[in-house]
Amino acid sequence: MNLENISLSLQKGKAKDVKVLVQEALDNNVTPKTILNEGLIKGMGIIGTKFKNNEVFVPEVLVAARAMNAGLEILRPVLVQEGVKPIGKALICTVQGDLHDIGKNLVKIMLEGQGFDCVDLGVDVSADTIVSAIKEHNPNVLCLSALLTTTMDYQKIIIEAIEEAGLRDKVKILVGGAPVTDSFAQKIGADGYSADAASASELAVKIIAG
Ligand code: B1M
Repeated sequence: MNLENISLSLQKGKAKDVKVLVQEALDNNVTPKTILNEGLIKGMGIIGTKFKNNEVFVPEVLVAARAMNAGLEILRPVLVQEGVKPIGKALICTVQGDLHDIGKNLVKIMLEGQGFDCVDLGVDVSADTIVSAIKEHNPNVLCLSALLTTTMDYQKIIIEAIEEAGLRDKVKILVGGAPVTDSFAQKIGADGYSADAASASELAVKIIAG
């Protein structure tokens, strides 16, 4: 079946096949929402779970992500036309002083796979930039990534800056990255911590559902 093939091709990272299959499904009047949920998101979800269980690794996730983006490229204009609303908006970045972006990119991909509209501020992002971005984009969730023991404390500085700006009750803050732990997240006043990208996106969904 076509939707199953979309999911399988995505899992194998076959971007060109995904593009062709998504277009084929659209031509056969399958709704974009069905293609998104039962093809692309389903495939990415399977990859996310396998990644969490160490059955696949970063390279496989990255090629699957590229395939997902290829499919979304075809679908995005039709989805916008049909008015399929994202489930929420997420702001994501790697914190000031830190240039590691692979984990952050994976979290973004998983969030998009769950239906979040993501604003990616990139790496080495200051608290001031984040405060301005919250005012501009009004996100439901802010995801902060830090890979260095020297930059993880900057997550606290960001949370304090958001509090000082009077925006703390406007956004849920999730933190992550290799040196970050659940107890650290609680200590700095974050709303949640995730050890990996798939869990981060699942937590984001839970947290905005209340
Ligand atoms: Co860097 N580096 N690095 N590095 N680097 C580490 C992190 C390090 C552990 C290596 C080591 O020494 N063993 C070490 C940190 C030591 C410490 O602080 N305790 C280190 C160091 C020291 C440095 C430099 C200082 C080296 C130097 O210049 N002397 C320097 C710092 C530069 C800077 O940032 N200012 C540096 C530079 C680099 C490169 C540029 C060469 C490159 C980054 C390239 C890039 O990102 N585009 C790099 C890399 C690749 C690594 C390692 C090898 C791999 C990191 C990675 O991408 N992992 C890393 C060693 C390691 O981790 N084994 C290392 C794969 C990725 C999928 O995992 O990012 O952990 P991760 O993300 C996971 C989870 O953490 C979680 O989900 C992701 C997916 O499951 N997650 C989140 C991440 N962010 C999240 C946010 C969330 C939720 C979950 O929000 C809610």
